[in-house]
Amino acid sequence: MTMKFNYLRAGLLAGASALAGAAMASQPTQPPDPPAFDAQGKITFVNRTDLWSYRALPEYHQSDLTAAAEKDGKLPPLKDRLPKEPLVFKTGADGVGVYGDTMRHVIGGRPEGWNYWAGQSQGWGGVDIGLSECLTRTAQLFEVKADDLEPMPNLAKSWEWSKDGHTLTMHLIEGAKWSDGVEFTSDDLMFYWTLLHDKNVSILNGATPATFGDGTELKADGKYTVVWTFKEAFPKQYLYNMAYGNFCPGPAHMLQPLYPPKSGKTYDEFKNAFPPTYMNFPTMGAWVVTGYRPDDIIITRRNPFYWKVDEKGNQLPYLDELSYKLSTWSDRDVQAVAGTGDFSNLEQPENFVESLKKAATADSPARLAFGPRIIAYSLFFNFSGNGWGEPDARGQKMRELSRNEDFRKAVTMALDRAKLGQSLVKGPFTAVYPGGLLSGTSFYDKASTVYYPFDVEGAKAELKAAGLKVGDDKTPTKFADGQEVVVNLLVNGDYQTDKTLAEGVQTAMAPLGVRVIINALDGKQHDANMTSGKFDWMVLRDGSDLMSVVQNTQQLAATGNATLAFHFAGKDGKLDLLPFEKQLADVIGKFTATADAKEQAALMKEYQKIYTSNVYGVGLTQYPGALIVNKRFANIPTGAPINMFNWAEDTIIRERVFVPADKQAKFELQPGKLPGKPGDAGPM
Ligand code: BQZ
Repeated sequence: MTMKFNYLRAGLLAGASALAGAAMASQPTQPPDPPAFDAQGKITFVNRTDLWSYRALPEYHQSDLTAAAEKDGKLPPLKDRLPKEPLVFKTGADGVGVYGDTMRHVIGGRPEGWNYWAGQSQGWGGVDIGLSECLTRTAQLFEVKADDLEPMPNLAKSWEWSKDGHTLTMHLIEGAKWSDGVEFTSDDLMFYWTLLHDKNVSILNGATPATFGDGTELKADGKYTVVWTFKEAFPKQYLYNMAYGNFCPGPAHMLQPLYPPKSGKTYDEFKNAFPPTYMNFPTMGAWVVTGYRPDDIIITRRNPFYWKVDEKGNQLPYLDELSYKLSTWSDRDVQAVAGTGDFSNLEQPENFVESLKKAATADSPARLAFGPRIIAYSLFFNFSGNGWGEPDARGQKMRELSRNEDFRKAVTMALDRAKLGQSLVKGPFTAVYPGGLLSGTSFYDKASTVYYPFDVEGAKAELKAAGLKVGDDKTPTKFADGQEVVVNLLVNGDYQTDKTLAEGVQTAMAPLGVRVIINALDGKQHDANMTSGKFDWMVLRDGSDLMSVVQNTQQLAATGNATLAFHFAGKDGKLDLLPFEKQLADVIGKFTATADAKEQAALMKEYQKIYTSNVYGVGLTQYPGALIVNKRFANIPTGAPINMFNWAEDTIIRERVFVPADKQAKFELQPGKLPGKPGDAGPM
């Protein structure tokens, strides 16, 4: 149903009522229902086979750019640049596309380098999503029918389970090439598997051996087949973890020669071998990095060896270029509605009203469509009591206190979530979020969700129960030994929303006499501190695990030494889990080991009950995001959420997006350019 709802008017009118949230009894209860907020785009649910398949076509076609380069002998013939059976996309809603034009992204991150596999960030915002193709793909599952839900094939074109369910034979695309013409084979997967098991290397987005199950084995069986062996029977869950973020192999022919044990290089040299100035780093992605200026821009140009085509045999992508302006996340929204940028995930409520106003004008260059309430923020405690993050004496006491359930209940009851949400944006957007699974996921069960309502006096009683000398907004709360309770709160300083929520937590703790010191760091530093445990608490945007459950499932609990964002193993390599944490890890293990939908639903109710009653994470607020895309683009899937199984940069299938000939603009920054050899031609 396409909403005629006038968000702007409603927003400004409804603001006041939401502030009337009354204080509640201090008994645990169930969360209030989120105010209705229907997504604007109507999703047409399809079967997986309606999206893409693999087959040889009678003929293939290419862009004029690569045809000319082929004619000049600079490229091998197209048929030799495509795999035996390319990935063939079903024709999208707007028909067969045409070549040309560019999509101009604006991002708030900054590239550290191209070695994703040694943990280097490329600045987010779709850069890494475009450069790291993965075994399976899940972003499009938002439009797949519930009875057909299973990850889509991608680099792995098919797979079959053994009768006993412990073995999965996976067939790779055959004859596909990296963007430098070197063949993609099982060698690339096996080298990725080596890196995954090397404790000296942390892969970006956090994949570890636990991501695929402890004891799982992977072996190559020829160039185009790998065989997985699992302890569990039919752990179909792991197919989700073979999608973006967790199994996106790098070019072994570039990485392995520099890999420390044999190369004589250090791990640091390995990690930093391909700085942002290194051009044409080989990718399986649709575009190759051909331009970079620090703090200014990343430019990527079509990959002549890309292994996907449309139903007419036209080699993809249609767009000749994708660029990423290095700016701020907030500027991304501003530029997308102004038309100087082409894409944004409107995810910061501070920008909602202005973006809505601009997009509502008749001559707006961009389409803005709200999706479901899939963005949420939580306050997480560092649960490690055995040294993760090397805390000083104060930090250690804080971690031990955070492991105290009464203390965590005090924190959650001190928060007026209705007010917190309205501090971000007035109107029907934000909703009370107690923590745990989001109400938007099909696994959500309100009856299993324990909510400790706003109650400052009740919170103070819980502080007392935690053994503290309770203060107030003038007197600090103290430990029994007289030391003040002071919290280091980590937050991503690249987002105004994150900082606003951190300030909201700081304000809410003041009446309890708990002093919160906000440590706002830029994205790179923030992510580094987060993954090394250098925080007492952190305000963090929830990941796809709490939003979809089936994506990054292992991150829902401390299922491994480095899977749960706020509880890694200590320096002794041990995870000092509290009893309820162990229960949660067991529930997730059982969830992963069963394919029975009823069992999975029951397990997620158990998960939600344990998580929320123990206040594992303190939910802060949840709200919808909106996809903003320039109107000249075609093949943007209707109702695409900005994040669910993955971000919209993956979901909209950029390699299949095109601009009709009569709407093409002259926005390309490197018109006519094709990628060169790896390492050629430094920054523009
Ligand atoms: C989307 C996304 C694509 C990372 C990042 C950034 C990092 C986190 C997270 C989002 C940005 C955008 O999110 O905010 O809208 O474009 O890039 O990857 O927050 O700091 O570490 O997990 O995805």
